[in-house]
Amino acid sequence: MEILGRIKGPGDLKKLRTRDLGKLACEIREAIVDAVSKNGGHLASNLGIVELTIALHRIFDSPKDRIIFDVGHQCYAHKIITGRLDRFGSIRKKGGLSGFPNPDESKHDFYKTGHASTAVSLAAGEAIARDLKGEKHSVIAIVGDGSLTGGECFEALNHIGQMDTDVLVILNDNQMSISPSVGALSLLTSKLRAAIFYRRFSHYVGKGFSRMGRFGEWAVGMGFRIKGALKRFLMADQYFEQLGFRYLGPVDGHDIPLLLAFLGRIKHMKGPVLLHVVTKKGKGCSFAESKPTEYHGTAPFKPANGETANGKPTYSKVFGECMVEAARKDKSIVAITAAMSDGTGLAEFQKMFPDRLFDVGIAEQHAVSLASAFARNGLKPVVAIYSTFLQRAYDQIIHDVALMNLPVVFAIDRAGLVPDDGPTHQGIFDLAYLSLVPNITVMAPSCAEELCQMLEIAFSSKGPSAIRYPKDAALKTNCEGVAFGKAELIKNGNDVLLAYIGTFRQETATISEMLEKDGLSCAVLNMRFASPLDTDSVSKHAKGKKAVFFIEEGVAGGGTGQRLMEHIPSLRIIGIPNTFPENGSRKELLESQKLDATSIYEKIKASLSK
Ligand SMILES: Cc1ncc(C[n+]2csc(CCOP(=O)(O)OP(=O)(O)O)c2C)c(N)n1
Repeated sequence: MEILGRIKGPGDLKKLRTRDLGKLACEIREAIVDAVSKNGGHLASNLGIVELTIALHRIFDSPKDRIIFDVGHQCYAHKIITGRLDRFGSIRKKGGLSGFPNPDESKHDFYKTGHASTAVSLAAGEAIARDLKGEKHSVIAIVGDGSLTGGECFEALNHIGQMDTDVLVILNDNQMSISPSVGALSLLTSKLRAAIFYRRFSHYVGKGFSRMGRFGEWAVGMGFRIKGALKRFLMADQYFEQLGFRYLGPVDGHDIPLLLAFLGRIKHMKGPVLLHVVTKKGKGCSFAESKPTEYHGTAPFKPANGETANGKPTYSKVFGECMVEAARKDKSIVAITAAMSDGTGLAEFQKMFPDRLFDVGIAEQHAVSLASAFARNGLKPVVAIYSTFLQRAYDQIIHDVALMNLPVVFAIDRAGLVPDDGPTHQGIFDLAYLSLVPNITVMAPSCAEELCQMLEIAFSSKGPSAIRYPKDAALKTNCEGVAFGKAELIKNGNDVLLAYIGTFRQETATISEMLEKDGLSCAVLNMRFASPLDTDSVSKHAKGKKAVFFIEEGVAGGGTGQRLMEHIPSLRIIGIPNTFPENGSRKELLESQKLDATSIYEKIKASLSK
């Protein structure tokens, strides 16, 4: 860390000789690989943007100039350069640095982000506010080609393009979202990328011809004419120009002197500018370069070869297997993903049925409306989206699906407490927001077997269904007989009723044993359905009990428990308080939210002793 050790902030970076910046990039990469190999994290995206981040901090003056990363998963080099190297080993750990920008951590981070396609909107707001206040500074949004597929990004470009305000949008184009980028826009950026080779070609050929006297001049002239024709052929840059941006690039995003030259000039340009930078995801790390999808977000790995430990089968994996099984039998089943086929467990489905998997890009709203039309045409669409990202499509769930009672299946992954990624990725609102919507059946399995049975119920349903499950290993049981709208009585007892929704099967068994030791006989009810609620079962088993408790891995206010309270006013809810849970492993999060077996037991005891 010969050079990096001297960087305590962007000011120190500015003092370095330009020729040392390449070495700095290598040292930053080493620091990133070292930390991510231990803590897990977004490896490939961060390795790809090191030179661009160095160049940005060299040319611009953060925090006076606003550097805003879209999603924010690629901000590791930025964190390192802005004085957080000494804490970088704590990234994504409980109490450690966030894996995303966090203004509580540094004045160089402006927004808490983690969802895609917001940076250009935020940059627009920053620029307009600056102009209104008569301030002078640069505003830069860095957005990946994957995130550019998100509708909000278009909305913001559309807005800025007519504003004539000074904003720099940097398109970090690595041809990848998590999987390869999809859609017509990725074809457009490929065309633009082709211009890089054309430009290099014309530069070198032009140089050669210029040494050949009059013939050379003629040839260079011809070259310009060819250049014009080629440019018209490539015309793709017109896309951004027509939107009101001055389009520059494409530029090799690993060539620091070139980046410095471009950014240095752009800094003084007026109006909206789009700089197209071409980078390689995983740059400098062989396994991340060759498998950028696998190392987009990774568990801890061996730095020598990238090997990760094999975990137990997760709910995502079980969902993927059930989908393949179901799709084999029923040709009308189709799957939709918003750029997350791997994360949602649909990779195998995609391989087996490539024509029945629709990756729409980072476009959750479109994914849901698309599903609505599929359902109206007799298909059985499954929209697999993480709980936190489905928030984006709430209106489409209500307006395009529920209102017409269309049989769309929502497979809601990463529901509840989500490890490592912090508050932006928590899936704690879905039970609350879905329960408000008429017509939707909402289910939450407590084991792998229930998940598959719930999927079958969803496929046979005449209206919309949602199944929500966490990022966790799926418990294996022999449980059978999931019936529409019915809770499962796991265990009878006389003193206390413990009802739950979701993955509390093991915890409630432990809690029940602990209570039995205290002489309290405990009934356990697995609700399975958040909508419709099996209020009959709860009322029946609540009768004669000293107390009734309801456990849910979601916000307590407005959640399933609150709806149950309308039927059983004495019910006590054990859920997540009205806060944004921070970083931590799943175990740590359950403990900090007091949803682990011991904490729940203690809450019950405290409540009973009142
Ligand atoms: C609304 C939303 N949907 C999905 C995601 C999950 N996600 C995180 S990064 C990413 C890919 C981003 O691709 P790109 O912007 O090209 O950045 P890269 O990682 O390639 O640098 C996705 C789909 C998200 N963060 N937000």
